[in-house]
Amino acid sequence: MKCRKCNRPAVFNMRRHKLALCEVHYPEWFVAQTQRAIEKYHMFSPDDRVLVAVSGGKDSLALWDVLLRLGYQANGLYIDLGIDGYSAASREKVEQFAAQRPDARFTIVDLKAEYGERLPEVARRVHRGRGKPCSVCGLIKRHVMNRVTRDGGYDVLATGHNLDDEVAVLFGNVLHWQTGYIARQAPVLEASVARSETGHSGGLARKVKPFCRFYERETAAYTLITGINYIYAECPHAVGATSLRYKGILNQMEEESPGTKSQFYLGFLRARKEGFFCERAEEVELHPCSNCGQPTSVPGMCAFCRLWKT
Ligand code: Q46
Ligand code: ZN
Ligand code: ZN
Repeated sequence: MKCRKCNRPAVFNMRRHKLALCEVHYPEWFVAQTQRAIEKYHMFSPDDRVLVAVSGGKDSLALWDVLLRLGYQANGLYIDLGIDGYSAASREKVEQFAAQRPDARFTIVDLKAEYGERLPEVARRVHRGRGKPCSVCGLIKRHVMNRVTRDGGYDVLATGHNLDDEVAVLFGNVLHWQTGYIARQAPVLEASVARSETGHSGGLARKVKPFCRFYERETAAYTLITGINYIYAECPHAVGATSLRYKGILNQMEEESPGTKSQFYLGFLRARKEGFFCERAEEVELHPCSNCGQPTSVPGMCAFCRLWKT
């Protein structure tokens, strides 16, 4: 197969776009497509300070790489959760990536050092999530990402979610008709403010997903072709996750009919733009946490602070 642009041997073929490209033109296409998504959804501009949540995996490191290539002010955030057999290796990948890029600055939040316990210890102590630490993990990550985005004076938080991630979430939400979640699923989540009677305010940072239109295999190809060294292993707690099951089902459908995943997701975004889900997207009232000031939907202490006070 030949590259559509230069006729040299193609290294990657995208059936849904009927497009094959070589090792020079594929990364070029990938970077340009990211820029198009950033502009299409008005994610951020070169003046904005962007915080990229990096896990050491392919999507987040690829995102950080592309944003730096495009000249954005993009700093990384790595959260060391202290998960055995995973966190040390993934942290090393982030540190290695940054060491090779003089423009890659990053912050590490070490859960044990800052809060006194690693994720498995907190999860065991609070008995949340039926023996799986994922719900506590999600809560901790959301809190820390929001705190660092706001305290660090960043305009926006960027995550490496790809189309496969988004479509699996959408599939699960449609299957259970979680209409509130469906209404809030978008490439850009605007910031929201929490106010108390005393005028104290905190809020949720603006969040964006510049890779939401790329298939997982497309971000994987980008990292392989450009030589980004990422952690191949999944977190050990991801085994058996429902989202992985949904991804498997969606990939089967994609195999039989290329383009199924993107039609499902992009069709959803079109319907969203036409106002199909607007009525469900009512604002949840937010209050600042009495302990940390971060937003919470129930007045008093937020769920993150309650983790450490029990
Ligand atoms: S939630 Fe669960 Fe992930 Fe946290 S404990 Fe691992 S699998 S890292 S995306
Ligand atoms: Zn080419
Ligand atoms: Zn709090």
